[in-house]
Amino acid sequence: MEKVKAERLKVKGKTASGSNLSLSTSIIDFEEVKGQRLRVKGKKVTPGTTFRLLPFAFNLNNSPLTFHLNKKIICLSAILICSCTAYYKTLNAGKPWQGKPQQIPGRIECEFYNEGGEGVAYHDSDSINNGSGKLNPANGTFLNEFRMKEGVDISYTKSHDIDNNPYNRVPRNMDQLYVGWTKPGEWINYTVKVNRSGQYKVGLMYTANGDGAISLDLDGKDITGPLKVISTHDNRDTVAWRQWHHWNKADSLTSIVLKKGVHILTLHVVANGNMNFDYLELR
Ligand SMILES: [Ca+2]
Ligand SMILES: [Ca+2]
Repeated sequence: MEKVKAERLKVKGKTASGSNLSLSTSIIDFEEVKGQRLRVKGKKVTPGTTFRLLPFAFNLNNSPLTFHLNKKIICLSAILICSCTAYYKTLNAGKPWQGKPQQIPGRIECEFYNEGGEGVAYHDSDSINNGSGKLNPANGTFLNEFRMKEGVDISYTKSHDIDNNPYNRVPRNMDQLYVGWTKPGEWINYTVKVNRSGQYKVGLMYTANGDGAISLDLDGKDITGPLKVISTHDNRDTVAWRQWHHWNKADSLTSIVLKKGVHILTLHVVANGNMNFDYLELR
């Protein structure tokens, strides 16, 4: 947990809101109104007492209390004068790619996962990028060298009957970066900004050589359980390696409810692997 100064409910210059903020307050002085002892969760409250507020309100003698930073707090039993420190809870999930949370509603480009490396922003089965810099040799181009020093494996759609093959189930644009070489147990974090609270369908542009499964976490909690990703294997295609290049778009793997604000979305590879992920689409 990162300790930051807060004024006017702003953290790092941004208005703090939602589940990722908690407040800790120190009571500087207080004045009992009705002679009641002040207790929070059984702890006697006196000047100097520190306790945590989550979120923005707490119970004092079981009285709901709205909290204002560095202001007098008036509840049924006392007037408290408090100073406050805000704690910005971080999941240690890395930082948004190039400082830009991906927007919801919209597409979450799978290759724009968080910065922070193995164990923080993602977990990958090996530390090399099997696409950028390897399958796609380092040649100074953006597409071939995209995040080539990171463990997540990335490639991009190519013409010449590779990704524009007749077995695609949906039309495909070329030069689209995607995450590939997926294996069960791998996961990737995305910092997302939800612009309106509500229910969203989860779509996916993908290939799957065999039925697979993914799941999604929101702020570290599983919100979907395993979601089946239907195979795009096609026996008519006799080119073995191209079984990983039959693109399909799932319009709604499931529906999820999201609250407005910045969140961490985690994509887990649950079963089979052998999937390529271009983007998630939340609408
Ligand atoms: Ca890898
Ligand atoms: Ca993509």
